[in-house]
Amino acid sequence: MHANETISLKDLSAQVIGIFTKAGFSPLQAQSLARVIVAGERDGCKSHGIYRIEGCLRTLRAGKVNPVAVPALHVDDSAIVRVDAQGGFANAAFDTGLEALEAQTARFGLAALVITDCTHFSALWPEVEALAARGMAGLAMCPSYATVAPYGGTQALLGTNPIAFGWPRPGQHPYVFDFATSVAARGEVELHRIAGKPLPDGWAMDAQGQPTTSPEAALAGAMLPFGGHKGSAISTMVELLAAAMIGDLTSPEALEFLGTTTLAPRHGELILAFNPQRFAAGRQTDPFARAEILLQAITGQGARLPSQRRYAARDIAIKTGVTLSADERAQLARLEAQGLDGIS
Ligand code: NDP
Ligand code: PYC
Repeated sequence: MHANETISLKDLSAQVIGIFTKAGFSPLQAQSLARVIVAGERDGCKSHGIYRIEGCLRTLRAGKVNPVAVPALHVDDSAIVRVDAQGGFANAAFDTGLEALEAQTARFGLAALVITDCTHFSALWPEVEALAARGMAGLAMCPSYATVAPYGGTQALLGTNPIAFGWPRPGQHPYVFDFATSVAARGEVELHRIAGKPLPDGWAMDAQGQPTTSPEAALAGAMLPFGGHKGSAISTMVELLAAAMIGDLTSPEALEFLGTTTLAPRHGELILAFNPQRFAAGRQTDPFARAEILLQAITGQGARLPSQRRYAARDIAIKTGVTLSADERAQLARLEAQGLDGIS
């Protein structure tokens, strides 16, 4: 019997890497997966933490991800850096392209990282944080699979299509937001289902297009976009820029390709990077100093910045580790011992 337990980030990371390696992932894929999953637990983002491990393993067992993919980097004389993920997870592809993206952003003032043929399940904030750590402002976005009805519609068509933004703040954590363009991430609906809890009103409709608070009915029906027509339009923009424009699958195409929402979807991702000083050139102004005036005015009103909760959780986790429930510990132990046979 496993009791609740606090585990250090180092030990959790080693255990997660071990699970992925035993399942057949290469060190490159296993390490990049473990990095974002452990970061999710560390920052209190349960919808993209260790709960995702089984989904990654199910995707492998179904033959829908290449566990030993070596992402292929293509850099030319333009501001577009391309990484073909070769059917592996997006995380290793992002790591592969980051340095070239930084170089092209320094050269042109703005540059894009286009990731294609990746399997994708993760939060996007680790990526915009990585850009901010290198002095770049960044926007990351990707489609998902069709699980969200467009505003005014009744059938799942759009993905939960996350969009993340990061802005470097010298000497402190960057300004970062990262959210699904649905009312909540689908992972949150799954977590409600697992916990046997009803959904808040306004998250979803059932397969007949009627409002529902049942997670099961929501998973069989459609989630709603955040902010009505506004979220619906932003989500559509993500489909256009990070799928149609980069020549990869839209959310309905990704669902058709996969045939299920129980596995991680295959599609692409778009990351845009900006060099703030280059944009401000000739304006006798420091974009970072001006940003601070704005950000401090926000917190000065008592409002909190996005990611503030995450950074606070991170500070605690770095000092004391993360506390996992008995069920979570048991799941990790099972997967560590049994590999793909341990999938529940
Ligand atoms: P949340 O609604 O939990 O959070 C969205 C953002 O808003 C966060 O940056 C959060 O900061 C911030 N925030 C929350 N409350 C406040 C507040 N009161 N004041 C200011 N800021 C606030 O996110 P979602 O459930 O929409 O998405 C969760 C994750 O799921 C994201 O990381 C996203 O990338 C991921 N996702 C991935 C998908 C994929 O296909 N790969 C698909 C959909 C989602 P804080 O964290 O500090 O609370
Ligand atoms: O939580 O909406 C979600 C999600 C979909 C794919 C990966 N995460």
